[in-house]
Amino acid sequence: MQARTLPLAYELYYWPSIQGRGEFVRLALEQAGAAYVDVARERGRGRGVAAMMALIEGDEAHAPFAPPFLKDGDLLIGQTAAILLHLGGRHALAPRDAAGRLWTHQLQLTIADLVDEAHDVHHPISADLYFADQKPEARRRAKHFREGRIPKFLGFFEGVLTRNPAGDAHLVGRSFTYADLSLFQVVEGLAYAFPKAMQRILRDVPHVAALRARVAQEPRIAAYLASERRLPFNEDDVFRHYPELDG
Ligand SMILES: N[C@@H](CCC(=O)N[C@@H](CS)C(=O)NCC(=O)O)C(=O)O
Repeated sequence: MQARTLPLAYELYYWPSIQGRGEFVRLALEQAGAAYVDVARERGRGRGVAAMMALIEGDEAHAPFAPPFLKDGDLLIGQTAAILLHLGGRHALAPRDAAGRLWTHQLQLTIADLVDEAHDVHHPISADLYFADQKPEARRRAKHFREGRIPKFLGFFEGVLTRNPAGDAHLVGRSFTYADLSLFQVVEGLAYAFPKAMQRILRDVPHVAALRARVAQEPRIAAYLASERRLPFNEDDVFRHYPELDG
């Protein structure tokens, strides 16, 4: 098979005012030093939210269900974990061998499960209802999330780090993968949404906390976090800070 060349610029399609699930893709693109256009955040022909919706609602054979999605030349890829599987191979952000590639993908899918649960805390009944319409259920769900689910997920990643045969500095192998970047992002999001609970939980997962700090210091990630490209967390996002949900 002929190797495909890197595109001049990837096109990332995601909601323009939130980090959301698109942020996992942005972090990988930033760490790779890849050129990309954040299409819905730009204006003009073929840009903006209208261009994103046109792709979803159009007649593309591989039109995705929801953002984020990535255009790489002729390839159109939806689902955060699938996008990262693709980018990981192209930018050395995942191992080359099948077992390592699948393990990294598996970790990303586990992070996606955690992200879904974090979202469902403020929308436990339906994403189609406002938070204000499901507050009692959200409070109930938040207690279980803080006390059971976050510690279980982060405890799992703590174990992955300590069991990594190549050393406990990374989730997979001995260099940064997109799974490390994604674990950083999910911990950042949880710390924003549940600052009190996370202060306590992070004490029990020191390797996760150390990885979070190391990712933040990676030169390209640090530059990105300090730039205007990094949107602030907010209450339209997946990770939301509602004090009543933080116990
Ligand atoms: N499993 C998908 C979920 C995608 C998703 O839920 N996207 C949200 C924004 S973060 C969305 O716009 N959803 C529209 C909908 O569910 O109707 C992924 O990980 O990419």
